[in-house]
Amino acid sequence: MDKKLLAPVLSNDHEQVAADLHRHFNFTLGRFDTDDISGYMMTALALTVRDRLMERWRITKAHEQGGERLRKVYYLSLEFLLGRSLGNAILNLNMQDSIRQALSEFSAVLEDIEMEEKDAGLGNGGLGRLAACFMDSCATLALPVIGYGIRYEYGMFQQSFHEGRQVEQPDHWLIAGNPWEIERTGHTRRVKFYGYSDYYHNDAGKMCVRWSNTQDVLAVPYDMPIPGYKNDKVNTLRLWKATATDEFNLQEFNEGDYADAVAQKNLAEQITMVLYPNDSSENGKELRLRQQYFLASASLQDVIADWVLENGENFEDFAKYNCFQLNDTHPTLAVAELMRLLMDDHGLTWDESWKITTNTMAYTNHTLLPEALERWSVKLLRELLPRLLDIIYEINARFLAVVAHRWPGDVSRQQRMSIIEEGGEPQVRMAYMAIVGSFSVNGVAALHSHLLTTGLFKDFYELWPEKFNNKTNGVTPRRWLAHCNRGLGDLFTESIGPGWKTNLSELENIRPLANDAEFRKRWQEVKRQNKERLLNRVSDKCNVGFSLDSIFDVQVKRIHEYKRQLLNILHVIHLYDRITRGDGEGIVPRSVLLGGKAAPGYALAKLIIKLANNVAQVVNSDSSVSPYVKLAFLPNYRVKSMEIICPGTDLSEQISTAGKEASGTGNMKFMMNGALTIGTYDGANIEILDAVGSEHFFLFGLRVEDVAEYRLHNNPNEIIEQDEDLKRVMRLIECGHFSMFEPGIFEPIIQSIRNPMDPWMVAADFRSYVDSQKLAAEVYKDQDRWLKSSILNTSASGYFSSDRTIQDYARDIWKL
Ligand code: 26Q
Repeated sequence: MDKKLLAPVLSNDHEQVAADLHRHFNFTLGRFDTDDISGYMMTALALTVRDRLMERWRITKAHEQGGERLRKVYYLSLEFLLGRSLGNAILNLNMQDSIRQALSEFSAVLEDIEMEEKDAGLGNGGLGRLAACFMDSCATLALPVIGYGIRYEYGMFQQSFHEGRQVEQPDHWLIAGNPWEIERTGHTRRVKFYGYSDYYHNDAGKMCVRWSNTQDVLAVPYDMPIPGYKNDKVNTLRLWKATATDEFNLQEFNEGDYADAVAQKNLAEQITMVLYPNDSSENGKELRLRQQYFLASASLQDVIADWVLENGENFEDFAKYNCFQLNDTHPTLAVAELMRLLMDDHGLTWDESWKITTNTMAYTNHTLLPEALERWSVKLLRELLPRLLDIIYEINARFLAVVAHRWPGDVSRQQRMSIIEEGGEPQVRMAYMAIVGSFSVNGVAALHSHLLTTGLFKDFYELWPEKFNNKTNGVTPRRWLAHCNRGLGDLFTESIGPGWKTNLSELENIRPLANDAEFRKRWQEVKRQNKERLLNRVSDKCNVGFSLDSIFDVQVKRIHEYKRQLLNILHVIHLYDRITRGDGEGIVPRSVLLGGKAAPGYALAKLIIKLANNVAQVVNSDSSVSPYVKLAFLPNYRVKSMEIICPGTDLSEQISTAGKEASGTGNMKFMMNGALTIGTYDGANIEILDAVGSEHFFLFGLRVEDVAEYRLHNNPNEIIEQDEDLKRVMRLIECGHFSMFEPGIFEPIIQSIRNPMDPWMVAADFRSYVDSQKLAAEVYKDQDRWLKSSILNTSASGYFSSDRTIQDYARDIWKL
């Protein structure tokens, strides 16, 4: 290898950067000075940065290929919620100063240019953003981890409100081009659908299977560079786009229907057209299953093709050098697909293939909600993926034999554990297939992992306790602190040096400064500036005027009953009620911000949005109330919104029903940025509470055991009757105070709160929530105490860096 090729050559000084900017602007993009520059300037800057990424990418690959063979990990995920890439790449390449200087020649400001970039919204929420944080940490830790996902033409829908109701619009994020992706047609793979399993004897007389008469789709990879933080590493995120093969509808073509035949290409290309919103009403959709198989098959073929290139048809060491991490059950067809490829295409026996498969697959679970567990009907699989269904049945038969051997005669256990759920329309339980096919199964926070082994997956835990482990989630401190909160970042660096960006536990070193009045003053000043930025955003987007001196009380996340945005709204109504009835004495001014998308088919979640908007209308326009309480619902909450929200938040709302939120990751972003948490004993909240101490966390509500207990004798109507405050709140909703022009529209919400079977325990947790909010307001009045807690929250947040999470995966699961 030429030595020169192993070091970056492009200079980062501002003259060179300015020259490159000019070149890309004028030549690559063909723009002249008279054009409207802002959007093109963003692209020109992205290309300038990309040039620097490109050489580091090449070097990273050269290092991987030269020298000793490396064990590699493939992170398979239907979602990568990257958000914007420009600011992050500039930070990681340490180019801020030279770029600012270069841009000044164009009279441009970096922050304005950055605003022009569209979010890559290729995910729903937590699970997708986690994948993006993991990619950042893997590159920063210089680990050979490759992401595999789908290049959706349309990402997460855009949300707006019409008369307070959510309206969805398509997110055509690629419309102005994507400067970060590199198309690699040379690595195109072919994915099969439909057809049948064809059993035949090969030349040696051996019985073999081939999947015949299939309708194929091509998978074309688009690679996105993932830069490490100041380490000259660039990892790869490979996203697949579906496109038709040339023989697609050859017959029609030959019959002279040329145009029709070409139009049929659409069918193939549909596969990667749109990201499915996380929506239980979307369960069972064939197109979603096609997406899942498309990702699994293309990615596995890609890895195997590379393997064969280096090792020929010898798969003995395959499991030693390759590991697949399944991000939830979404890519779980990879278990059966790897079996198929090894047996049908590479001639391995069942036993050889199974050994390889179960030594390379690892599965992460992200939910305890039974309705969110994936099932696919056998009927659909038989039609779409017949060869895979054969293999799934064989996996299940052999697995049930293991169960029968371990628990002879225990038929009900066999039924419980079967990968195929019989009765009515038979279904494949994807989580069970993932467990059976993997050597590792992990949850995403301590409580969640514990509940998996004692509840949902108890039978499997009894069979294979050694497979189960916990990996508490984390978030990347580069995006979620250094990039989004420069004020705080500079303060850290000045106080404790720059090491925190790659070793977040160094934030411990600011702990003593909580007692330093001067430091607290500066902390407060940074928070004020961040609040101002957020306040301006809210004023712009919601036309609601927050006051800088109020508590910024924020809940942003997908809208779901279990996350209990309703409880938050009830609290706002309660404060409104107190003030209007003349009991506002001592109320600390509060600005409540909500944000989040409801799945398009989730009627009650959408109604919660409508209620929030209606309550906001009433509260904000009542001049006796609005000096004390304001409520705003920020439309179209996404990654870039959070970059402005979390630095400006005082109080972080993490109020899910205990046992329902697997982990949460927004809670971590807020904590890092110095917010205090009001939260239930759920998910990673518990670990946040442990890390910071209960004096600095507003804990409330039922615990998991209590929720189970309550189930049996929960009586919301009695709770409401006996709690004067809640009674008044309910009366306000019920008498139509927030639905003057549409009487009765909130009836489903009222019913859900009053339902004795309410699984979310909204009424049951109301009192302790309101009391806890009162305490939070009391503490806020004592700014010195609040600031100390704020500093201690940040200083205790080191554990929640995704660098720590990834080190745990690398050590315990990936064995890197
Ligand atoms: C499934 C079938 C069909 C269509 C869509 C889906 C689908 C898509 C996305 C189902 C679930 C999701 C996303 C789940 C998710 O984001 N879970 C969250 O994962 C976070 C990271 O581990 C946790 O912090 C959250 O607690 C968890 O809710």
